Amino acid sequence: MKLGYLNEPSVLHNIKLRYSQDMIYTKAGRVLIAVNPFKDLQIFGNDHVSAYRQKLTNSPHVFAVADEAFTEMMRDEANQSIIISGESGSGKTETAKIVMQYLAALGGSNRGIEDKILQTNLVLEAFGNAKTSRNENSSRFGKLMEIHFSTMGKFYGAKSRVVQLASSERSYHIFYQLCAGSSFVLKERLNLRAASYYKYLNQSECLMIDGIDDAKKFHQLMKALDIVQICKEDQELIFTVLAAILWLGNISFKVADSENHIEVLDDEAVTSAARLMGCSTQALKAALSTQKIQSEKDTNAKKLILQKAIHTRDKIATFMYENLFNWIVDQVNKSLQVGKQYTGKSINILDINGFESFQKNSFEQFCINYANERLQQHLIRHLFKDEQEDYESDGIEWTKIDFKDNQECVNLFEKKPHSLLSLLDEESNFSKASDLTFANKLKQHLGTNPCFKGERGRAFSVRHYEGEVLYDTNGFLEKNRNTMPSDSIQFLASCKCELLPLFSKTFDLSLKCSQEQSVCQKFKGQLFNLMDQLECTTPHFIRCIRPNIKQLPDIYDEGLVLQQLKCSGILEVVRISRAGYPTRMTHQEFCTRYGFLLSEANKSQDPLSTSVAILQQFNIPSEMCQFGYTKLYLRAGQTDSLELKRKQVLQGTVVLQKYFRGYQA
Ligand code: AD9
Ligand code: MG
Repeated sequence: MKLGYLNEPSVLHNIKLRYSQDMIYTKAGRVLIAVNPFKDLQIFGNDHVSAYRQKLTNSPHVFAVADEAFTEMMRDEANQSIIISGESGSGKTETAKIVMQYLAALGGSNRGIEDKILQTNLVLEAFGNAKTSRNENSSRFGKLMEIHFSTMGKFYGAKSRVVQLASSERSYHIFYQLCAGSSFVLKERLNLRAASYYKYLNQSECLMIDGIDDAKKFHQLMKALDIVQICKEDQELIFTVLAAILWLGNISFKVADSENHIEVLDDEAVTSAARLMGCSTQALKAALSTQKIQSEKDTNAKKLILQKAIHTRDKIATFMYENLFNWIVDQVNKSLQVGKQYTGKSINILDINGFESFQKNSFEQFCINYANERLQQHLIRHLFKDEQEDYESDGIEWTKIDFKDNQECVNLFEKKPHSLLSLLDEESNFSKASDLTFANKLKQHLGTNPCFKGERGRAFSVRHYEGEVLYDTNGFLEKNRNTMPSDSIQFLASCKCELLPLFSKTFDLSLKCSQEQSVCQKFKGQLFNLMDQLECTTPHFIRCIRPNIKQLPDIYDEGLVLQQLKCSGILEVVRISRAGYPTRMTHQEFCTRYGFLLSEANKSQDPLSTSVAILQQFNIPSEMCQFGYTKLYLRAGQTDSLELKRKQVLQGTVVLQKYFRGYQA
């Protein structure tokens, strides 16, 4: 169903009506609206793939968007992007997989790669997704999947770029899968227990997800790892690092003297962790309980207090996990490698972690929501700003359509000297600063910004395009400082478990190149890279909608849907596609495409007169088009009759040629 000609109440009514009939897709101008069904619908099978491929149907579908992107890539020889937005739990990741499924079918013939690309999702989700209160399979990282095609439109390869991991309530799926599904032999080797035994997993009081069989998932993952060509030895290394992280979390400390210095408790946790990491128990104990102090003459080991020791332990564990994730992404990319001789084009699929607003929001939500603001700005620019500026500069009559611009909120994050990010960095550089001094600094400099609101104590709020979010600055500075004590890095370098020295080397290298970037700077850099890449592509937009907060099928919360449609600017998209001119061609392009349909008498040398003649001959009413200085603008649907005629004439020509050739033969 195309909503191009409808007004707002009918948009809402239609989406609801269609959802009740399991029609989850609706087209609003250039945007596909996808309402999460929370149940399996029979609309993704091979019969549907072929129907869209052969253009037997034009009912809105993710397949139709993917097909359009593919067609335009081949026709214009231009890279395309499919940008999937929506809040957490609205269905972005599932939608991205549906896009990939379709493209895999289109670019087929190279079955190996096709399978690999699809299995990549399984691997990345096991290591990068976790349960949150909003989504049981929430992506904790942003992802841009590039699918490359040869000039013939066949699959060539793929690459994923990822943007930072963020933590959540239940930890990453892989830990539970490993505990539940590993073989007896592997369990023995890693000294693995049930997930409930590990502090990093049992703190959240949520060990299982209804309807999810972690053991089964682990077996699927092992197969997927084989398919993406991570060899058995490397798989063993991955599992070893995971088990080491779990045991690290169980290491505890006891107070050893009157000054509250601690010692590591001698137990199974520390021996297991040390064995898995490939170091002596002694070395691990020293790494967790002391800090080296360099004096002029020699180095001394200073004992740590409890808080500091716990912090060091957790920092090492987090460091190991983040590096493991990045390493896996690298390995997967190697196996999907796009060769150097590659000349074709690509379709980029963007699926970042969606907007989040919990009761308590921390640094992770701050970064995720900032990324969503940036993405929304990209969308707005393509759907409203550029189009309307085009109308104005080309001198056509146009009543401007107001849209909710989020530029101001993006500026709040980015615009120096006093932006959220720059103030955060400034404060992170102060060793004496605290979360409270940071909060006060924000209030002092940004108090008058309409997108910002100072709150009591350590808190502040941001008026995001999706709504107001209350952030607690607790931990912001520490999380933003990208520091790993050099002691810890040296310690990891000395471990025998091969990946750990590799991680410490990578860290050293990145320090050298980037001169100690803060986490938010690094995040911003990665985000800008993604956006730059998208700028060079033709965008296609899918907006996912979460119909209820219960994550259940057949429940449609009208207020919730309306709020998402309003925030995302979809209602304005409907208005602009009703009032705007989606078909835009230079006069010359228009003449070249349709000029041959004119009767001899109406033909002219001048493109402008030819255009006028074409419109007259095909009875296109004058209110349906406008002549700009450089281009001709047409309302939605106006070229249908022209296209039809063009096709008929061209087909006629082909038939005639065939006939003629047949005659000759
Ligand atoms: V987050 O920003 O990563 O937290 P997403 O990615 O927007 O979020 P996701 O794709 O993970 O949401 O979808 C959430 C859940 O909705 C899935 O786990 C499915 O149970 C459900 N879902 C989403 N899309 C579909 C679909 N097309 N068909 C069936 C779906 N179920
Ligand atoms: Mg997701």
